[in-house]
Amino acid sequence: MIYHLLYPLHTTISFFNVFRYITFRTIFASITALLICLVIGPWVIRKLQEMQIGQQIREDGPQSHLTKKGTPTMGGVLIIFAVVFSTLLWTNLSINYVWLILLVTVGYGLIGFVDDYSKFTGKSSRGISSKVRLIAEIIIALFVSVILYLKPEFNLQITVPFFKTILPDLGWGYILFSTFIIVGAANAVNLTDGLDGLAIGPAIICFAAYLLFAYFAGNVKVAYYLRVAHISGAGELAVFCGALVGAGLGFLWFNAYPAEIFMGDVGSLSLGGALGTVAILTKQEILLAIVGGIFVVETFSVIFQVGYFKMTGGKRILRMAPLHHHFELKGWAEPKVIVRFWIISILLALMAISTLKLR
Ligand code: 57M
Repeated sequence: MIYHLLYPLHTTISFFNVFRYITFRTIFASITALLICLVIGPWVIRKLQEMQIGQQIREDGPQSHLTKKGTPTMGGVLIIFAVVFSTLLWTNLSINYVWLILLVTVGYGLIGFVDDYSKFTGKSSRGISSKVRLIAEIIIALFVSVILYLKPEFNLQITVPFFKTILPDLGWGYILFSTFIIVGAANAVNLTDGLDGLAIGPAIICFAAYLLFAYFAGNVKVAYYLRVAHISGAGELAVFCGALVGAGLGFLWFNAYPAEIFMGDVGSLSLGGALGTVAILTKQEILLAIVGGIFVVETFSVIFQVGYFKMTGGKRILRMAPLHHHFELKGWAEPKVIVRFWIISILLALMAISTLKLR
């Protein structure tokens, strides 16, 4: 909005030229979203408390979690509001990619909202059926993937990290591929969201990395220099990523150990869906497995644990899945698990960024 209102004034007052720059708008999108979270966060927490939207805790989890009973949840509403508001304010809204990513962010947020709300009204920790939830996630992801497939300028080749000449063209298969990435990312973030700040920390780091990828892809000269696909309009996704980094930091202010609020499925599905979508739109799809390695490892820890558990009739590989519970049960203090996962996440993001040169 600001871009559309103020940039045209640059012909009379040259200062307004500044609103053209993606770097400037990314920084201010980030600051706007951060401030929104910091300012309205306490009010949201109070309201959720008044409405008694508190977390139900499973009795079979780590005992240390029982003290978390009643912590307000559905804080993802705050993240989504800050991101959408800031994105609408600072991006160039004539770029379709912005609307596609907002659609996934809000759509997945709605699925999570219904799930959280049904847990709250049902007063159990189970929520809506996982099949219904998955179908809703697939419908949104398929919709976005088909739109991209139908866009003549959208490239259906995938980028393979470390190999700049290997660019397999998936054709219509790209629709299935991108649906898998979006749905997979949403569920991976959801599984990781089990300790204070554990999901939002790596999510901030991932969006910061994709902010760079979006900026590089959107800039003709940088894209040419780095030999990455140039995607006209991708720079606006950097502004979106900036808003997410800001909102994430603002949410972490309250979600840091000991958490005053949890994001709920409304937050984790929305963040994960947005992350998968930004990986698709910036054509750094496979790299998401490195940038978001923490989410991938957490997901595999669940797949292997559940598979082994079923195959052996009750035996376990880990003390408890997802992986963060294993370390908790080994005796690591919660903040130690969280901060170590953040450190690994930063390392993975740096490695992923370095692949732009290591090709
Ligand atoms: C949700 N959510 C937390 C909060 C958050 C297949 C199975 C492995 C699935 C998995 C599962 O359900 N994972 C998804 C994980 C829950 O947090 C809520 O959920 C939202 C995110 N979706 O925003 O609203 C609890 O996590 C803790 N938490 C924090 N701080 C935060 O900032 O401490 C969350 C956010 C909260 C709070 O305690 O209540 C969750 O863990 O439920 N299932 C599991 O994770 C369960 N694992 C399991 O059963 N493993 C088995 C195998 C054989 C399936 C095993 O290894 O033996 C564990 N989770 C719990 N208890 N709570 C174990 C039992």
